[in-house]
Amino acid sequence: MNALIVIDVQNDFCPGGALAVPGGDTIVPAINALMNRFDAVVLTQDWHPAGHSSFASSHDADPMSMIDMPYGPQVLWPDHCVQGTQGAQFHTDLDTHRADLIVRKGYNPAIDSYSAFFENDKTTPTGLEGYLHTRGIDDLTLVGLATDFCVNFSAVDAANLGFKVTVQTDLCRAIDFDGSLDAALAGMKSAGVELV
Ligand code: VGL
Ligand code: ZN
Repeated sequence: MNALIVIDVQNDFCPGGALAVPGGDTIVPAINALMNRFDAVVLTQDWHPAGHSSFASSHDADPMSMIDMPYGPQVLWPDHCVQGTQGAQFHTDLDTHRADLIVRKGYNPAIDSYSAFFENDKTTPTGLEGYLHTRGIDDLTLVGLATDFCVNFSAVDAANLGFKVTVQTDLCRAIDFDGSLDAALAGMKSAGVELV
C-alpha cells in the first residue's frame, strides 16, 4: 500500500503569507491531480500556539537568526501557522476532501516539529508512523513545503523508519536559507530517499 504525504500546503507558506516560500502556491493543482494515484492521502499542517518557542518574537530576536535549544540549534522564524488563524489554513485550492488523515505538528510550545514523524528533539513521535504501519502502508511519496525543512526532515525520518520514500521535487518548493536546499538534497539522498 502506498500513500501521498502532502506537507504543509498552508497559506503562511504561500506568497502573501508570513513565511512565504517562493512559488509555494504553484504546486497545488498538480498535487491535487496526483492524489487519485494513491491508496491513501495524508496532509500535514504546521500548527503552532501563539508565542511558540520557534518564533523570533518569543526571544526578542531577528527572524532567521539561530538559537540553541535544549534539543539542538533552531532557526527562529517569523510568527507563522498560529493555531486557528487564516495563515494556518490549507491553501484554498488544495483538495482537502481526498485526505484520509490530517497530521498537525508543532503544537508543543517548547519544541519545533519540522518532521511529520518526530518533533525536533528527534524522539517525541507524532503518531504518523503507527498510523501508516497499522494500515499496511510502506511506500511513501512526499510533496509540499518546504523542500529544505519539513519535506526534508519528514523524508529522512521516514527512510530511517524503514519506509520506501520518494520525494517528487517538482511538486515541492524551498525556503533555501543559507545553503539549506543543497544540504537537504544531499541529506535526503544519503538517507536513501529517491528524488524524482
Ligand atoms: C516549516 C519552517 C518552520 C516548513 C515549518 O513547513 O517547512 N518551515 N515551520
Ligand atoms: Zn513552523
